[in-house]
Amino acid sequence: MAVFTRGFGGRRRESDDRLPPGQYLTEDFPVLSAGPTPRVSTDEWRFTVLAMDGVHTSWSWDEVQALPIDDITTDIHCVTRWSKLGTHWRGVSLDHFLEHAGPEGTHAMVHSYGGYTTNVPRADLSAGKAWVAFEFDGEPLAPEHGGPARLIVPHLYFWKSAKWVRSIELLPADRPGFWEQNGYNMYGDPWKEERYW
Ligand SMILES: Nc1nc2c(c(=O)[nH]1)N[C@H]1C(S)=C(S)[C@@H](COP(=O)(O)O)O[C@H]1N2
Ligand SMILES: [Mo]
Repeated sequence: MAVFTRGFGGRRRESDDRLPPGQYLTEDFPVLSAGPTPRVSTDEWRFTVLAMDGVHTSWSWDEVQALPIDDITTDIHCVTRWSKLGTHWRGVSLDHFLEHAGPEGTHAMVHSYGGYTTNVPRADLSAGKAWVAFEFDGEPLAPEHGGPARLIVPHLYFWKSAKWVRSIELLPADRPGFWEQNGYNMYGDPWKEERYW
């Protein structure tokens, strides 16, 4: 009789502890896009925060590059069950943008060039939990992965990490974005397997 255990000597490997339920590890970086890849040059790219008092604050590419830039190492989890551990990004914390949005608005709709949208509670975009990222693995973010810039909200399933991010709209209540209208969970916590309705 053979007895199989996970890892060596029955001890769980660190990667097991970092893998949410129902996920498997991948080494490559799959591309998941609901439509064609929009081509946005850094000259024309802008990032806008739409506050609930009607004030729009917007940043050019160069203005974003002049904000404090974080080096981010994080695990990412796609609802289609792949996870990638220890990915490296550079980007600007959303705190630097949302501090211009006033206190009102419990939720946000994230809008992308190309029309994609996704909803996220404001608290999940604040306090160092989300970034506008423009580098992956030391290179400018590739267009198919959302370049020139995408959102990363790594503690939620990766569909919340809008590629080709264009704006954040503060809202008085939650409202479904693109995938959320098509059966995906409103919140998307990978540790609770909040995949679909
Ligand atoms: N604008 C936009 N952002 C998007 C998507 C999309 O189709 N359009 N797909 C989402 C989904 S479902 C996932 S899993 C990740 C995939 O990112 P990747 O293609 O860089 O792996 O992007 C998310 N952000
Ligand atoms: Mo996804």
